[in-house]
This record gives sequence, structure tokens and C-alpha cells, in this order.
Amino acid sequence: MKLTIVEYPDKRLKEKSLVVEKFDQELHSLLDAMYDMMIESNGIGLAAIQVAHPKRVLILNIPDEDGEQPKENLIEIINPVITSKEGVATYQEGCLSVPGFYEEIERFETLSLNYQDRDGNTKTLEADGLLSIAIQHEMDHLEGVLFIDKLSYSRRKKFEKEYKRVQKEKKQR
Ligand code: QAP
Ligand code: CO
Repeated sequence: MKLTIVEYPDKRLKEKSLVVEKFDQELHSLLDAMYDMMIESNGIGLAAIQVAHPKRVLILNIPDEDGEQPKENLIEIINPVITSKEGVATYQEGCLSVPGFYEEIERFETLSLNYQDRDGNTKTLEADGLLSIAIQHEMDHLEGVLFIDKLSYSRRKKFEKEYKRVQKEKKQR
């Protein structure tokens, strides 16, 4: 399966992703191709809508102490539902769909999650730290929300100006 990353301001990123009902080979191919794309792009998380598949699918691979992302640390999350959340944490977030930009975003510090794995088995997960933040970032994608949508009016305006300038520079090259 050949995938490409959809980049802001592409309107497809605003779509709401659909619940997965079939846990078949097509889903497995999508998950495998998403992993390759995420690693190739130096990402730690990716939602299916970022590769033009509006399904409630996301993957995460938080680097270990040595900065490595072995495939056994990959978490595949389908149809997630947050069942509890607590505290506040901020992190300088980025996104493969908004390349080159990073902004401080406020999230819940810890959360509990129900989800399904690639075979449709129900799972639960407790997360804190970067994993918790990354889950919330990726789950926002399922609702068509980007981290830049969480910025204050003035920070968003500054972002738009800067992003347009960089896009223009990219075109010239
Ligand atoms: C979401 O983001 C995330 O701009 C995953 O040039 C980020 O993997 C969750 C990336 C931070 C929690 C904290 C971004 C790679 C990767 C870029 C990513 C870039 C190259 C972003
Ligand atoms: Co993102």
C-alpha cells in the first residue's frame, strides 16, 4: 500500500474519521504501511487520516531511553474511547501534517483508554507522560482537530503568517 502524508492546510484533515468495523487484511496492510511511513518520516505518532484514510486508527511508537523505536514498542489503536483523564501537562507538540512547526499545547496528564487491536480484541491502556499526550494529539485527528486549532487567536495568527511564508519559500525551491 502506497501512502503519502496529507499536509495542512489540506481540508481532508478536518474530516471526522469513521469507526472501523472490519478487522481484515486491508486494515492490516494500512497499519503496516502507516508504521513504515511514520518511521521513515521520523514520527512518534500517526493517525490514518494523515495518510488520507479517514478511519478511527492511530499508531504510536514513543522512543525509548536510547531514542530507539523498535517495532515491539509499537502500539496500534483502533476505535479509542477515553474513559478517564486527570491533571494538566504541557508539551511542545509537532505534527507530520504541519511540518517544521512546534507549539506548547496543554493536555490531560494521565488517561485511561478503551480501544481495539488489529484483530478487533478489546483492550485497555493507562497512559502518562509523552504517551498520554501523543494519544490525545492523535485522537484529536480522528475528530478533524489539529494541535494548531488549540492555539490562542494571536498565536494562531502568528502561525498562519509564518506557515504561509515557509510554504512560499518551499515552492520557490
Ligand atoms: C504527535 O508527531 C505528537 O514537524 C506526533 O518536521 C507530537 O510524530 C504527539 C515530525 C508531540 C505528542 C508530542 C514533525 C517530524 C513528527 C515535524 C510527530 C517534522 C518531522 C511529529
Ligand atoms: Co498530528
